[in-house]
Amino acid sequence: MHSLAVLIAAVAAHLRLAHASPLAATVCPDQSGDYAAVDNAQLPDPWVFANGKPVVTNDDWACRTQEMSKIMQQFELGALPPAPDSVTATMSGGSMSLTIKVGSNSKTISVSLSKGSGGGASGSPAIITVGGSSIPIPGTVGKINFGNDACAAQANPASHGTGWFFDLHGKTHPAGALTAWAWCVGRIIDGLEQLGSDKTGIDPKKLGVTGCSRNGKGAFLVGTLEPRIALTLPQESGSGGAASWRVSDSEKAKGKSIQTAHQIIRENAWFSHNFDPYVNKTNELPEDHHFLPALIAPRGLFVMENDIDWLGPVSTTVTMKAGRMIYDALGVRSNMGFALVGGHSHCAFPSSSQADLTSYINHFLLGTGKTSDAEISPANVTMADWISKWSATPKLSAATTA
Ligand code: MCU
Repeated sequence: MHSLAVLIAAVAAHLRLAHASPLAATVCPDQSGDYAAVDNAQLPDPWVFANGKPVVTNDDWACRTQEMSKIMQQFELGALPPAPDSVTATMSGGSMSLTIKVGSNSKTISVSLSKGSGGGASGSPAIITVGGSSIPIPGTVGKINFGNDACAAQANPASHGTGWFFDLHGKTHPAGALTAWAWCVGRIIDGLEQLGSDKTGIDPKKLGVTGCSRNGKGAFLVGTLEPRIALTLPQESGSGGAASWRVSDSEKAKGKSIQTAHQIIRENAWFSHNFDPYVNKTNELPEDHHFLPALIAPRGLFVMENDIDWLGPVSTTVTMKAGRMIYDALGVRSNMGFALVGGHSHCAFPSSSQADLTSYINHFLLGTGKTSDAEISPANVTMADWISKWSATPKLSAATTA
């Protein structure tokens, strides 16, 4: 090409980039290969790319979060597939039917839903319940029942490969059940978007997700991997959710009866087989579960935990405090909340958390008031043990979703 033509083409390309979204204009480090294991007793530094480059700008952070998601998929979650080839949604009474096609595979599922009395012309907000809900959902907010076991079974470790996710993607797909659930919820949101609030009564921009215990891990990972969720409300997710592998291993070494990575892959199919080689050496993971809030930020997140040894109260407290540091760095600290409240049975919602929960629902789903900025835990933790080697916090800013 003539040099003038080259110059014109380069300027045109630059102008196209300059008018695209900020992320499209940013060249992220290559994410096509495998990430290396590390040797790190602390929670991995969110502010440094895998290639050692520091996170300085908002665009860097957008790239780093993409990388963090890839790393989590590689080391523990299994790959999140792209959107399917097609989704066709129809509504009949309170039931939405979805026909989903991936290559030559096709599946039809139905999802029951109800609208709430709140919201405006764009429909009511709604909370997607992962295997049911054990938090009080106000009448202003609708409900969408996600039958997660049918998407990906969670009976025992041999459940890998069972469920409509695997019928579509193949029995040997590497996704663990948590990743599969996030993908299946994405299809429900596709259906809500396609039909619109005229047909469903629900505003697809005002969606929450909840679930307790194993389904709390599910709710946490749905919020982590599905950016269309406005408010994530995981309840008593413990290990595999709000806890981090490293801190749980350290508590186990101190004699606590706590769920660890070693145990979790022997109990169920929540994680990918990708995780198996690391469950006895979690220090080698270039990630840990503070990456969950990192990926949900700046969206709404209110994490409810219990003071039960198996869930790891020290581990969930350290991990969620680390998460709030990340929200803080983005200038949206109060978009995340954490309440570890004991003295009640597993998955029983404590009334002392009602005002906090209400404030997050009101702010993110109903568009009223401020969050309570909750950070409640009786656990004594030494954050320096886990984050003292983090780089200086960059000055970032994130738009709020509400
Ligand atoms: C906290 O969630 C799980 C836990 O990870 C399992 O080890 C245990 O068997 O079941 C809990 C649960 O789902 O309870 C309903």
